[in-house]
Amino acid sequence: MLIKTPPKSALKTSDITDESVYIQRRQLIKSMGFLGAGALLGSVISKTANAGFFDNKDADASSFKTTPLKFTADKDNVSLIKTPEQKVISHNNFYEFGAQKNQPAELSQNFKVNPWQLSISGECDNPITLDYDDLTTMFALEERIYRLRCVEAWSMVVPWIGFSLADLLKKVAPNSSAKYVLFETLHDPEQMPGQSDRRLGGGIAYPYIEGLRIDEAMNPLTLMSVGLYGKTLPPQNGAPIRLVVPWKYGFKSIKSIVSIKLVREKPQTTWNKLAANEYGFYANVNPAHDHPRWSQASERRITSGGLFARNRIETLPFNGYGEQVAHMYKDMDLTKYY
Ligand SMILES: Nc1nc2c(c(=O)[nH]1)N[C@H]1C(S)=C(S)[C@@H](COP(=O)(O)O)O[C@H]1N2
Ligand SMILES: [Mo]
Repeated sequence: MLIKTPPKSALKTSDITDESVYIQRRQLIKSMGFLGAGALLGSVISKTANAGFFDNKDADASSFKTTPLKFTADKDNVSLIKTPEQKVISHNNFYEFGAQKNQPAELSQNFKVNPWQLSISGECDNPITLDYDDLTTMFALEERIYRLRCVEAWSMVVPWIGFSLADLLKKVAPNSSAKYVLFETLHDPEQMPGQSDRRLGGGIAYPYIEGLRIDEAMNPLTLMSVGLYGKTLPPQNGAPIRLVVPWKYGFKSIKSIVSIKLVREKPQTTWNKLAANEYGFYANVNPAHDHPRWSQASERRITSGGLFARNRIETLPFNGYGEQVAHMYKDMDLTKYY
């Protein structure tokens, strides 16, 4: 095994920042031989890489044209303080457009989202393929204000727009062999520079794959998102359609999906395949189960404040959604199935 795991004590300090965690995540990839030393050094010293962490100026992130959506407002979660839109669309993880936080917004603005095809297939009676217009017209859209907790220990509150994955899956009529759901991001190296440049794309294997157990996929919280802040998604957030699973670490919330497949076996997912000891298949947010190289007990909430704003908060089990989801895991040892 190529992955070197330093002793937990070496890094478990209370002032560890998610920026250093993010660099460690890249370091893992580097230790596996994918990144040149220059890439890592570049990420530490380059000014642009750290823009946004050291200033409080909202980036003018997006020139991509989004369209206003019609939706029912979320009345249940209005007490959550939303992360400002400019931060939601400028601080991203979308390795297909670069592994640094600012790169997805910079390198995705010409991404073509129309035409688009999303196929839903596999173990079901009525497989279907949706076109771009279907994504926003097939179901009544709802706003869902959710916390998003990245495995790197930063978090946001995002007003997503979308529909329940359960509603979509019911349309295709899953059969009794459908035990898991596999999701796949577009593979298009010409449009997604990270897919053809290992340094830019963090050296992970593409297409990006994620998966859920069928009951997780059918849980009412599981959202297919087509928008945020009242408009269609910009590319850096996963246009034209992405998954949002709010009780799991952000890497489960796969972007720019072209295929959803009902399958019999647990899918081989991107981060789990890369480092199973660090990124579990379940990836339920769990403050009691640390990542081997950093604590998951707290998180930096991205707010309107700058890097030094007092915004470190305790991480909640299942990211605060335990009431709706804990029952699905009641017979599982969550330290084993992390
Ligand atoms: N295809 C794809 N989906 C992805 C990622 C990615 O690199 N590629 N990053 C994941 C991670 S690690 C996080 S935290 C969220 C970030 O979503 P946001 O940029 O909309 O906040 O997207 C997830 N979905
Ligand atoms: Mo993440």
